[in-house]
Amino acid sequence: MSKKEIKSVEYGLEKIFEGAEDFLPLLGTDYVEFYVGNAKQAAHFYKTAFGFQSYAYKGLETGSKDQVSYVLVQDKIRLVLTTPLNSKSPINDHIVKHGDGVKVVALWVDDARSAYEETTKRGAKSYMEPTVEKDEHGEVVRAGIYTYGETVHMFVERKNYNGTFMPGFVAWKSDYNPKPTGLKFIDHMVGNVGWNEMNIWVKWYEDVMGFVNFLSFDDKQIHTEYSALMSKVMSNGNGRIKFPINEPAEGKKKSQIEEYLDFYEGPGVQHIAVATDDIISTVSDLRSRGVEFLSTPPEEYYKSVPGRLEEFSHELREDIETLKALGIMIDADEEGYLLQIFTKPVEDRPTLFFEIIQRMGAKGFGAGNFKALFESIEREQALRGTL
Ligand code: TYF
Ligand code: FE
Repeated sequence: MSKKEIKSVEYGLEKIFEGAEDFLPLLGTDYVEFYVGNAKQAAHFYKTAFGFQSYAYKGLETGSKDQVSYVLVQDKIRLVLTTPLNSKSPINDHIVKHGDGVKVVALWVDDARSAYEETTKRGAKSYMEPTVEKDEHGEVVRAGIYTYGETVHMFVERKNYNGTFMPGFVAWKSDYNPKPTGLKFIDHMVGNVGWNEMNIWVKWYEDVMGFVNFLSFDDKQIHTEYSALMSKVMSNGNGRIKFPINEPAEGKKKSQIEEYLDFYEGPGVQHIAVATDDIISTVSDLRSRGVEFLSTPPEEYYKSVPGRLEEFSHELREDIETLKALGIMIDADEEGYLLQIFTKPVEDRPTLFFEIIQRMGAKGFGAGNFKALFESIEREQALRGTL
């Protein structure tokens, strides 16, 4: 298929891939694994603050001598929090270099061996050859490839497994079970890459994973008075997996992408966007549980929202005063609108953060909010002395 055809269809991914064979069919995100300094405490945080539920565990009690992993779920989202149990584990090197962060973005597939073959023969660097893990509940096949930085995509085939998470894990029953906050699934996960590396990774996702670039934002669209960045959104064939890739651009001051690269000491996952179908309830709940969000956009921002919705003749179902009080931003395009808000970084290094998003028809990424958002981030950078 020619690039021209791809560009002519803006959002209709079904059309982009019509007739083209998808060599890497992806069923969805399987899990996201974080390497952290203290998984026990991180698990408590994601339960208490974000409403994740205890699901599975492996550690000393289950015969895992070198590492401990806690698996948390909320609707379709699965997080794995992993900590090494001694100084010899290579997981330590990742934590020393990057701090707490995302190591694995695992993708759910029907055939992990084929996913591994198709991607490695197109140039992917191997992380783990296809590996079968078995127990009395069946088997899980996994294989992994490196993407940007030290980040990994693991392909997970679980069609012949009916146990809890994966062989090696036991069900984790806890007496402490805070309620969910309405988070449903991962909408997109964003990677920050180095100067002038965005197009290298765009091509990598095209060539190696069969993804297409379905939206692009350049530094003319994404800038504030002080800083700029560029972003291209990559999507797989069925649109279930969306990976925007950011790179820094020249500005008067240091951009948030540079700040990330400095503190993460290289490329990595910048934010995980999680979908809710009631953002007002979700954000009220998260705030009451201590989740910190970026500062609220200024008054003028909310004054411009009705005009933006009218431009595309969409009617806002939510009360704008409530959205404003919670700091939720609104963007609109031809197909609908979206509501979104961003947390502050969830670790001490200014690296990974979360986005909460509710799509009301819109398939974009909130381009109309970029300026207000980046100004909020810059206010934080100024406090950190990193602007
Ligand atoms: O995923 C996105 O593209 C939006 C906007 O550093 C965004 O959430 C883009 C870049 C960035 C923070 C948010
Ligand atoms: Fe986002």
